[in-house]
Amino acid sequence: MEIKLEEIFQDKIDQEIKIEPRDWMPEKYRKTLLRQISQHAHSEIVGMLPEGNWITRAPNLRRKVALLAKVQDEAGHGLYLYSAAETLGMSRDEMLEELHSGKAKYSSIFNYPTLTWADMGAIGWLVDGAAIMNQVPLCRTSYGPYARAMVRVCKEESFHQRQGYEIMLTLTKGSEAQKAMAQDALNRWWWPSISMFGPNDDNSPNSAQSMKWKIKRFSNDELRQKFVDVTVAQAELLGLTIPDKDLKWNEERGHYDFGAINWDEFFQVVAGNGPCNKQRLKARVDAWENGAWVREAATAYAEKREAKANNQIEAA
Ligand code: BYC
Repeated sequence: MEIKLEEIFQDKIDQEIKIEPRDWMPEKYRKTLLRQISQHAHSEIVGMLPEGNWITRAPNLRRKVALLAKVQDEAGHGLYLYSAAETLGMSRDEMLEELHSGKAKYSSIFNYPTLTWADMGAIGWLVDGAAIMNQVPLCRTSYGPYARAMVRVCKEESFHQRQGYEIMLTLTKGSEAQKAMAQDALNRWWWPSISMFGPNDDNSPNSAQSMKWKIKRFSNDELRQKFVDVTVAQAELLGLTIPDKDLKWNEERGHYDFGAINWDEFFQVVAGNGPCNKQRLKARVDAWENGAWVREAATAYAEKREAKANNQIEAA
């Protein structure tokens, strides 16, 4: 019976029919999606912290408004994604518990510090640029609620990327000190950004099955290569140098070759030992604890309204 159901399921995937919450699905498909979508949601929420650090220090009102809007969008992305994950049978409270206890992962990139204003430019340009590369194919992922959430997320990400690139353009056209600040931000964010796509394909345990189920449409290395290929010209336009001496166009492959990623550093960061892991997790746990009274008040208000509505029905 199970085998037959699996065949029907794979057949739907092969025919590009979306899987919906009430459809039969293999337990491993459900678990893989829950893992990926909840990690994605956590990344959006933790991803608000490095940029939130600069909202009060934005150099002018226009920059402040744009950054504030971007960080709010990230909260929204987290909420759509938690909702998509909830359709797979785990509550938001359970997912948050996994984040706060350190059991759940979130993207490595958000464990690096934001030291200068130029980091707001570099994050928008590189981190959101990498996110777009990874997430546009997720608009066609096989699970309906995830695919639909990603359509809106991607529209907003493209505004974020331009917001960052425009900061970089302004800085690189500015004084020598501003240009140096932009180069320094690129130096610090380049390698973490290309690591964000995840381990190389030969070291990515989840990829083969996720590609078969069309959760992923491209491998980690394919997406990383596409990102490097489009970003080199953008760096040239800014007059900045990507910090990789092995970066060079390979005529035969029709792609840029690039240097070796420091995977030791990546796995250390993923394991919780990056420069800001403890700080990021503490900020989320504190926000959860300090917000307890808001959740309690909202629940009490909802109960009161429901009781009132029930009384009105009985009286009628
Ligand atoms: N950081 O077999 P693999 C954003 C883990 S939000 C930490 O290739 P998979 C943004 C991976 O989870 C950015 N861990 O896994 C927000 C797995 O461990 P587990 C987040 C990573 O799932 C605000 C192990 O390594 N984007 O863009 O097939 C502002 C082996 O990897 C990372 C998403 O979440 C990492 N970078 O592929 C700006 C997109 N990479 O779980 C921007 C959706 C790998 O088995 N997610 N690991 O213990 C995905 O596309 C995939 O989950 C990944 C990994 C490509 C990330």
